[in-house]
Amino acid sequence: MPMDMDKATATARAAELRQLINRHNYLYYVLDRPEITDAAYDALMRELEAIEAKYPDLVQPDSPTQRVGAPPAAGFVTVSHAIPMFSLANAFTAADLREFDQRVRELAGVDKVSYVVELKFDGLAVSLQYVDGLLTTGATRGDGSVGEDITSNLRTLPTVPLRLQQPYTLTVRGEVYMPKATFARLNAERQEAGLPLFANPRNAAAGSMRQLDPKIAASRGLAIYFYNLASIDGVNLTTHADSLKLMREVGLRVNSDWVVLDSIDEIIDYCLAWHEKRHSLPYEIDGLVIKVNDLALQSRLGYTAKSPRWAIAYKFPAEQVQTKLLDIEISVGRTGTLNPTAVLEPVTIAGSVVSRASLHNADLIAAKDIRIGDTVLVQKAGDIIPEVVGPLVDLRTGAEEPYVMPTTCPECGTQAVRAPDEVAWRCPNVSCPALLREGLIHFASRDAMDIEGLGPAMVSALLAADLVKDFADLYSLTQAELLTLERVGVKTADNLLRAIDKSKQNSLERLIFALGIRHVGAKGALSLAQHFGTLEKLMAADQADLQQVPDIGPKMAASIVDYWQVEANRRLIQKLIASGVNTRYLDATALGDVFADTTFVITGTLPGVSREEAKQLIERYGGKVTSSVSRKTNYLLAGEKAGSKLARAQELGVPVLSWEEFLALLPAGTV
Ligand code: 3B8
Repeated sequence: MPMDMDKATATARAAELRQLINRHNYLYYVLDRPEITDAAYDALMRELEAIEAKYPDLVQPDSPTQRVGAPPAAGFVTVSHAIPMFSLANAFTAADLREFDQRVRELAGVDKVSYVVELKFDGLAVSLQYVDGLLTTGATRGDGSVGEDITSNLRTLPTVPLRLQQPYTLTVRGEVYMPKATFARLNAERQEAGLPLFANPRNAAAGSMRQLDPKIAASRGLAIYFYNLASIDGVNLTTHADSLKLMREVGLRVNSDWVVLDSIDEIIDYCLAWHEKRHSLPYEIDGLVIKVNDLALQSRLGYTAKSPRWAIAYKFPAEQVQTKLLDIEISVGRTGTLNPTAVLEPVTIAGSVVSRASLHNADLIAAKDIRIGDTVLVQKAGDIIPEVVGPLVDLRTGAEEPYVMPTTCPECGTQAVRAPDEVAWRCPNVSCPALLREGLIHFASRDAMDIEGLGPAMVSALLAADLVKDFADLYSLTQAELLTLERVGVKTADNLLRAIDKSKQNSLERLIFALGIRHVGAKGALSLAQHFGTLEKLMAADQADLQQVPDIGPKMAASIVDYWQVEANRRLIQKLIASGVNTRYLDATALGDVFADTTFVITGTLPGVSREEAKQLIERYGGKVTSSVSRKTNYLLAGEKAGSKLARAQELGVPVLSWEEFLALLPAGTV
């Protein structure tokens, strides 16, 4: 840009550049038909950046330069889906597909139905809202009615248009995914940096979208395909196929591998053909989606509690891979179970390398006659947890050895026992070191106390150095102690200490689950926390009291009573309380107290959050947001460029909060 360019010329040129860049984005990302070189595109982008740097007031929210605009957020705000986000029911076989078609035709009272068949992208389902053509909100599916606001992250995807080609108000659904090559590169980089690897592209995509710093999401090479128009104002469409075409015309990237088919036989053939072909795609698909094409018929069919009746997902069969069973090791589980684990020659299954797999229990190994040295088939259960399906008996050489389950615990040598009604062998030694290790790993895990940085490796290091002997010892760790561990520097130590400290603020259900009481899962823990409110009350409850709680049966109740009977467990609880660990249930109504009867006015630009997000946050904590400052206003929440409202608040003596001061009012660990 010539440095002397005047404002009027700059304004006109910026508008022209935005239009050019948006057009080339569309040609490149949506139509896959670029008309200019990457270098020429970069030059346009740089010119626009230069103009906007000189005249910052020319920057507009939909400018192609404004993708990574937002600074890291303090947490995700929830958003309600005005139109619920359902998930698809699954079909695994041709018979399942025929049954689906049969039901559709029966309910519709017709002989023939026309369907659209699309690829099923394996990523993170999202919903985007455009108002008058402008992207306003993007959210995850969440539980289908409430998701998380990930607008700032979605804006960083080059394939998400910030403005549509026409000023439609619409809601559109799609899948954020990570291409296979990007995934391989990302994991290679992470391996190099000593960071944990993502198990597959789907986890990588979902993990990236959950980053609070949009810069991280922006760096992950994600893309989106849109697949459903949930609503559009002022347009009457008759078929799903038409909606796919319209989406593409307005700039929403739609995958071109979709077809309209009129019979279930053709659909089955088409699905089978994709079994093999899918490997040639640059991204992962886990099946195909079959949708009734006629939108009026879709409406008539409607939804069950969970899924549309007008669509179904055909899931590819679990990929099974052959490999050698090198050995069977026993790992000791959290409750002392001795779990046989297959040690395998590493193989890639469904996008990740597998070298260990579950063998479930000794009975199953015997029943399937799995021998060490066998060539075995391995698959991922639900495409996640690897398991050995069985041996390929024809490939035996005679050198294979039948497996004999050891009779003692591999960690402490104690004689293993088996309860009459259980398949698992168990180490009965309550001081078995494996129990403490697995217990600590569980204590720190995501759904329990959620202590980041305290995974299996760190737990083992802490135990080896004798720094912790029970859960409560975590809370008295010091930086100096952590620095004695190998490969732990000041930064790692401080991050871990901070994460441990933060976990003290957790709501009660996390603590209950973290204790690892047998049969008490995350769901049971939540019911208990909601019912009793405090750990003290829970500990005072007898078997009968416990069985009053929804979801708590006699087995769980007995197990809880037994747990408190053990003197060592009671001492542990006292020690945790003395360390400052929260023992109260922090529920939504408790949150609601914070701003009860408190009225806010919001003004100016807040860092990293929209005013709507701030409003939702205030409301979530029981407060109210009004539009003008009066004597009744309790606080003015003011961001950058606050104008007349700030002056008015100062005049009336209404306290003014910055975003940081506002966040400080919220209970710790709840945003
Ligand atoms: C209705 C239609 C959920 C979906 C849908 O590629 C509904 O259509 C859905 F309730 O989840 N992963 C697709 C994909 C996913 C869905 C879909 N179409 N192509 C996908």
